[in-house]
Amino acid sequence: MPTLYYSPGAASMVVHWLLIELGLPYELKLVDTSTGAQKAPEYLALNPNGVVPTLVLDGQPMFEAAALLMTLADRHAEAGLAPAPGSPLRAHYHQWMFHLANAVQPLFRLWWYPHEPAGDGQADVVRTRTAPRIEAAWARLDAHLAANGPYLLGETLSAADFYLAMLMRWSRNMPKPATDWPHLAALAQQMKARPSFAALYAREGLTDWT
Ligand SMILES: N[C@@H](CCC(=O)N[C@@H](CS)C(=O)NCC(=O)O)C(=O)O
Repeated sequence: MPTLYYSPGAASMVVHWLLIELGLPYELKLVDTSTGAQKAPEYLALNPNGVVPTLVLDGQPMFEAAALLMTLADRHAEAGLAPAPGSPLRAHYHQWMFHLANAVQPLFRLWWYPHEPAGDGQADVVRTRTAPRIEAAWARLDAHLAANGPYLLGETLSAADFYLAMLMRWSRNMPKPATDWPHLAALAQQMKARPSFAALYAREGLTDWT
């Protein structure tokens, strides 16, 4: 059975969500990031990056949320959350997964950890420069959904939509959250209406952005 090392609402959330959506049995292990448990030697032995998530699959600890999503979706192809290799949508799926992982999620790292690139005392500057970049990402994604939605792959729901929903949730307390854009808001509604979302919220003890 896979074991997910998680912290409520963190990047582990989308991996947890997919495990539930796919109906897989799994074990959950809380990593208390408020006490720095993600930097403890026993956790670093599993994930030397010192972040969540880690998913132990077939006895092997694996990291990177996007890669974990893609692995789970491919292993459970019957759920249809990853277009089949070689199908026309597969390339688009790769594009959006990599775009979210490389161009959008790192902006949230800047937003939540502004001291990392600029040192203590520069948080306001980093955040002031990061918010418009996140908003620009929402604008581009919204334009894509307007022309090609309702999901990132058109009529086809995929793991990328779960990932986008988690990233949208992270913006909920920002000056301009993702849901200020109408097509993103519609996608968020669709994703929140899934029974797996309610189950995820119950298991992680989450209450906001419902
Ligand atoms: N690229 C990694 C990023 C993971 C990440 O930054 N996780 C954050 C929570 S959202 C974390 O563990 N932060 C604690 C820390 O950096 O010490 C992934 O997607 O798995």
